[in-house]
Amino acid sequence: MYRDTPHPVHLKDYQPPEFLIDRVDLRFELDPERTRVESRLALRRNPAATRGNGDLCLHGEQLDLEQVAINGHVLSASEYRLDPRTLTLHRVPDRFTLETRVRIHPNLNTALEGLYQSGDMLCTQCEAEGFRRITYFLDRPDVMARYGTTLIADKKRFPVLLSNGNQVEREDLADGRHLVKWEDPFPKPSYLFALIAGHLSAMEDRFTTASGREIALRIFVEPHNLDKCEHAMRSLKKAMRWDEERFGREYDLDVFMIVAVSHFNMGAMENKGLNVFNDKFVLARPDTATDVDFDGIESVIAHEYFHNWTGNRITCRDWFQLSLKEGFTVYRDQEFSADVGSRGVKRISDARLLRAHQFPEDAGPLAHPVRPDSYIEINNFYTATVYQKGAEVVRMQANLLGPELFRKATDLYFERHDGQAVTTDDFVRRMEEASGRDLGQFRRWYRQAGTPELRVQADFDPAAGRYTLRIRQLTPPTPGQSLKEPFHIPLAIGLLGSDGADLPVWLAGEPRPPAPGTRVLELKTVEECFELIGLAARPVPSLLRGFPAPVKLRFDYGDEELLFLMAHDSDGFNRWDAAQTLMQRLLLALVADPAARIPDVFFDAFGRALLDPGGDKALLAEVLSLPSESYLGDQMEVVDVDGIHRAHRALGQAIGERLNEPLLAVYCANDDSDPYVFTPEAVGRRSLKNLALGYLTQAGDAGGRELCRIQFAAARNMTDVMAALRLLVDLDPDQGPRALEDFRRRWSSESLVMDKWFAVQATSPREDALERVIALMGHPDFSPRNPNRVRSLIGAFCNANQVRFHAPDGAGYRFLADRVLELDPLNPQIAARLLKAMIRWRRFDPERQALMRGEIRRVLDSSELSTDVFEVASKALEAE
Ligand code: B3K
Ligand code: ZN
Repeated sequence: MYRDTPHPVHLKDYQPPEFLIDRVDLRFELDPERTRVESRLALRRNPAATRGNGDLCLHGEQLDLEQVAINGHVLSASEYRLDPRTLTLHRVPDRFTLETRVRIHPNLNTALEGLYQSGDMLCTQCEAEGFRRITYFLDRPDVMARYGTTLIADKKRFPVLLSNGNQVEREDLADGRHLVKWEDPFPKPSYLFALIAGHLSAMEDRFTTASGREIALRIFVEPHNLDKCEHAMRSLKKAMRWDEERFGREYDLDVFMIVAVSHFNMGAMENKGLNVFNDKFVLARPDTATDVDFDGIESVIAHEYFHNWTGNRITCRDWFQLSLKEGFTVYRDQEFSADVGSRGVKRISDARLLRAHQFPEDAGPLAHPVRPDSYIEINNFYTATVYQKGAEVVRMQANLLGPELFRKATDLYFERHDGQAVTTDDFVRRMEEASGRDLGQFRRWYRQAGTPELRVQADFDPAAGRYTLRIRQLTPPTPGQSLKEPFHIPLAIGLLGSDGADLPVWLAGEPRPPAPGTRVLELKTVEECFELIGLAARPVPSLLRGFPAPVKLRFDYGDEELLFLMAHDSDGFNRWDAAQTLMQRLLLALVADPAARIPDVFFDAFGRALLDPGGDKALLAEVLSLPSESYLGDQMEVVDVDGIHRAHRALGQAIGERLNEPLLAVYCANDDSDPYVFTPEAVGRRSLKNLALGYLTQAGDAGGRELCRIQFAAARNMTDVMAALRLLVDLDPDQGPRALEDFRRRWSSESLVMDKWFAVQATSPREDALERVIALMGHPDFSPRNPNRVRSLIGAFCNANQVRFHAPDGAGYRFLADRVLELDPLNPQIAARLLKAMIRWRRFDPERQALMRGEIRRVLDSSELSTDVFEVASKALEAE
């Protein structure tokens, strides 16, 4: 907690460490109230260090120091300096052993960083800077060491004791305690350290690597959850095989372990050989988890596993390089999901996520480059920009190089940097080295924030058969970066003829036309002009095929052109995008004028798409989904909260009424979800069916609500149950409360299912949503100490219920500020994340702006803020 203004850390100030640690031996006597940690570090001066005063300055926070010794000699208090964040030793030798002994208190650790208690177990979270809450250390990623870890605990209470690497020793002690020793042969940074102690059961399996090594796989969960691990295990084995085939990466230890814990600040953590997971991303049974949950588990399991090479074997030099591991690993998990699922749908959902979260972040007060220049609190920088935009930046390089050269480049990267802590620039250099391409200008994607806008103008000269595309790129200023240089942007385009088929994209000056289809143009200057020839008539351009770059497209399509693209584009992404643009236009027209007529052609196109017998169902469900209310808000000069909500409802209702018959037909044709299987085909069927159910229920008559009640009562998989429950809660004042009560009774002992029960109420646009949320905070199952619960109630209300959170009287804002102030002393990371719901206050009308600003100011004026909340609140109000 801070009283003074905290100082930012700058990338330009990076210095190599003055000391290196070759070996770490840790000994834990575990106890939730008082854990004793003894550490022995083999230290030596770093020959590559450039400056320093010779002192050894170790990080350490909230540690009760009991003893320090150098080479066996115990130091007196005058021989070191201790402050709340560091332990400094003067005039140390060039090479020596440092021993420390500290006490820590896991049961009091509500921040969930370092060693903490989750339910009956003890677990750790060290990224980014949590290891310093366990012992005194050089807690920075460029200090990589080998670890030996001895765990001692009461055998009855903590029968399972886990740490990184391989288990090398186990012994029962006389006093009812036992000892287990782990040895990790791979040097690692401290943020990858982990330990677990608890009463856990394991699901076991085996994996044989490409080179024939046998790996033991274990997923540890609380005993009653053992029946919910199958999907996670299947996902893990798929991910291991895929990484061998696609990236040539094999697993390296003899055992790979996953542990599911119920109190966790984020999704999961890639600790070496011992991944610790939020149980939400492990536990699933068809009756307890939805398709979205199954999908999330598959990709998060893969993501953490992939980190073994992209993050662990090769790690980040400093935290400014976070995207080196996160952007690359997200790219890898996205490609994995595309390969094992449906590639087209995956691209759409990734682009949708980027547009919904990263674009707004890049246009707001927290905008930062993929490689930030400075931070106050690193935990605030696990952002959509570092993760999702970082993945797009890797994807662009992969596409520029092509599959063979990209594989050659990643092989080179793995070979050259194994065991090192490196930078995003090292990564790009390997891309260049393997391909011979110059990515000098491309590097701007790492250092310039902001989403480029591509303004495209087209001209057709019928006499010459020439179509001219004039493309200007423009990146708006972001905090601290007022002027932007042009980006190197790959732009994949196609041209459609009047029959809807692809034409060749033939550039003037080329002797022959290429085959019809997609072509990648590379933009490098602020304005570029492309002359496309050989055209008998004006084509319809299909721009940004497959979403080749994280940019916004501005092109003045006519409605008929969008309808044409929606029906004919050979690129699935652009069929979806055309439909979304069209619906966005309709919705914004309805916001401006609630009496605006929805043209018949829209219903015709929508109806035709619905009844297309050959269509990919998951893709179709995406094409026919309305853009979200918050996304619509992003498209307006000033967000019209109520107008958007009304328009959204009106269009949903109109679709439900006008297309009642085909919707019902689609509903019936796809209502065969039993027995549940998680395949792209089955998921697609369920999405389409539940989309149809949504429109049918929004139609005025009672038929849709009746279908919901039947589905809610009969469905045996959680996807269908939740789809029906959500609609009943939103639209059926009579059955909604009953359904909620049935659901609660059935699932009160399953906390992940209860999270859904909280969230469905928090996100319901019913007028009393905030009162309900406040009442639910008093529910015996609500706890501010469980991040999943906080997210499912408070986070869901503030981030996924635009119309009620932004109520004109400011009650939502007051509520959020109160929660932030309450949570900050308990869990700063969660508090800071929640506060981000108000970060884009400037996008709203003057009254709401004033109310939000006032609440952020109230937070900022509070006396003892964490660095996390301080940074978000102060940046939100900066440049006022
Ligand atoms: N590397 C972790 C995130 C750690 C967040 C620390 N505040 C999970 C992941 O990205 O895989
Ligand atoms: Zn990650």
